[in-house]
Amino acid sequence: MRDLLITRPAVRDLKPDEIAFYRENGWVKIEALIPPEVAAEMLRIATEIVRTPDISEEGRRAPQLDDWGSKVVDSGYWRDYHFIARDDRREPFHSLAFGPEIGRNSQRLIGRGGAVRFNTDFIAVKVPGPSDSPANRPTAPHQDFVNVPFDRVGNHNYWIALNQVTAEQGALRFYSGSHRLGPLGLHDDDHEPVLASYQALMAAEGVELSDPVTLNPGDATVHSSTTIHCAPSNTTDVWRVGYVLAYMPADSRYTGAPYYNVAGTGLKMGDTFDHANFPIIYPQ
Ligand SMILES: O=C(O)CCC(=O)C(=O)O
Ligand SMILES: [Fe+2]
Repeated sequence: MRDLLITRPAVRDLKPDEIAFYRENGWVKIEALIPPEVAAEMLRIATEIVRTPDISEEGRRAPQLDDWGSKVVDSGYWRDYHFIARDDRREPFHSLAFGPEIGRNSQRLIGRGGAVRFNTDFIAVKVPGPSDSPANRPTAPHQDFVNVPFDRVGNHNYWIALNQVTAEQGALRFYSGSHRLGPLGLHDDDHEPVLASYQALMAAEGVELSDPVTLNPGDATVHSSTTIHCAPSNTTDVWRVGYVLAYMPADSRYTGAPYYNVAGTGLKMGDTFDHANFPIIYPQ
């Protein structure tokens, strides 16, 4: 029996104190979410794919709206490859992204008992180089919520370390408690001044920037889309390789805002995301 091929990667159940930490702070570190040997296999596959960018020139850093996926893009903050699970169906990414184990965890994180819907998956690599290079700029402080077209909170990202992630490699940092402030503005040229204007409110609400969250292969963080997060450039000569999975409450409705993952789906404002791009993963 020991020789049976295990096709589904083990994603462990989150502990009650991890769920409680997430609720309190808007993010949580999960040690050994997946076994290190599964992370090592994912790293091997990911490294091969992202070795060289398909798109690195300035004008294409943000691809056309419907153009994410199947291309390695130097998108500014990181080198990006979308949909290795959803479109390529590569294992073990696919079983990890669409399995009931991660779905059950997401349902508990959302905390409302409803179904969980997949949003997106991508590999995010900070490639060593100057801090203004197109795959290694600092990830500016931002909330994901203002960039997604979902009408309600609950969407969240797992950031899974495929290799060792030290502070110097561009580990994420989180503004603990910022998820309670509400949406703080679009991530645009004026974003940092906008954020700065919330400083007094943040202090009054007890919002604090976390230490860099260092991760071993297979460790992860989960952050709410309303939690401000950021990461510095990678100043080492070792890649920072993360795999990001994003989920939302299945009853979320489309606000109608442009979004790469909605382009071409025919979804209309007010629709639930009933489309093959957004399968319900739990309960199935
Ligand atoms: O990988 C990074 O530096 C940032 C990732 C991020 O912003 C996210 O997962 O929402
Ligand atoms: Fe983000």
